[in-house]
Amino acid sequence: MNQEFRLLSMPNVPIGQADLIVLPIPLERTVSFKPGTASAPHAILETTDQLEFYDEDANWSPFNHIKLCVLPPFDDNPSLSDDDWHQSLRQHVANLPSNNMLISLGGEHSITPSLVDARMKAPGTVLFFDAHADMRRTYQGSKYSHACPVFRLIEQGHRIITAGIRSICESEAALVHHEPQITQFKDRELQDQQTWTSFLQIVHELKGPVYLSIDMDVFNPAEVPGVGTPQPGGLSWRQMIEILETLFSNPELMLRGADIVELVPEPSRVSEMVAAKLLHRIVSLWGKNQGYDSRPLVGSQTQVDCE
Ligand SMILES: [Mn+2]
Repeated sequence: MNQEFRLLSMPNVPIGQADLIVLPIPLERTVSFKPGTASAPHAILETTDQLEFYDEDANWSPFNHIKLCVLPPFDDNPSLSDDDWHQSLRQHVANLPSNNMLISLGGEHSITPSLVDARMKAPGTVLFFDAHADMRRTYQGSKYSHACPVFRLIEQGHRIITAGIRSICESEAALVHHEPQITQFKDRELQDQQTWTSFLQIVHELKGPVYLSIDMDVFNPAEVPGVGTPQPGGLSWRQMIEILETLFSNPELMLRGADIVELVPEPSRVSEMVAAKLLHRIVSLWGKNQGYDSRPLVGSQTQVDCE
C-alpha cells in the first residue's frame, strides 16, 4: 500500500507552492554492519506525530508560516546499477523546484553526493557531521558505498568541513593531511573549549552555497543507539543544537539543502525521536533565518486542528 507520507500529520501542499520539500530516500545497498536504514524515512516521519508544532527554544511554530510538501519516497530500484540509480536520483532532485528548501531523509550516506550535485552546481561548502571520515575512494568494490561520500564531494570540487570524526583509516588520515579542500574536526578535538569555539566561528562565517549533511552516528550512541555503524564518544543533542543555532544565526547563509542519514529504527524509538526533532529544529532555525516568522499565517499547520 502506498500511503502518503506526512510530517506532523499535516496535509501536503502541491510541490510548486511549497516553501519546504521533504524527500524520503530509503536506500540501503551497501550497509556493512547493522541493517535497517531503509525503514528510517518512514519511522522519522511517523515519529514527528509525537512532536509539538511549537519550538520551545525558538518560541514559535514554524509551520504556521511554512508550507510543506513531503514527496513520495524515491525508492531503490534493484534493476538499476549503482551508477544508474544515483544518476536517476540526481535527475529527480535536479527537476525539483530549486527556490525552496530541500531536506532529504536517508537511507545510507551514499545519497549525499548525488543530492549535493543536484542542488549545488557551483562549488560550495558541505558541512558534514559523521563519526566516520567517509573518505574512502571505494569500499567493498563500490565507489557509491556509504564509506565514500566525502571522496565524491571532493571530486565535485566542494570544500568539506567534517565534524565529530572518531573513526578514520590511514589513507583517509593522509587525505585530510594533504587535501586543502577538507577541514576536519575530530570528536575529541571538539571537546576542547578553544577548538569548539573556533569550529563555531567557522560555521558562523560560511560564505556562498552551503549543504548540511548529518549522519546520525555523529551523536553519542547513548543518545542515538539506532545507527548502522555506531562509535563510542560523539556529539550530544545540546552540542548539535548549539552548532545549528550558530549556523542559522548567519544572515548571509545560503543553505541549498540538508540531509539526515544512516538512522536505524530501534525498539526504544529514542533514536527516531532524535532524528524527528532534529528535522523539526532544522526547519525552525532555517525558517527564522529566512524571516518566515514575520510572514503571513498561511503555513501547513493552519490546515490542521491541533486540539
Ligand atoms: Mn556517514
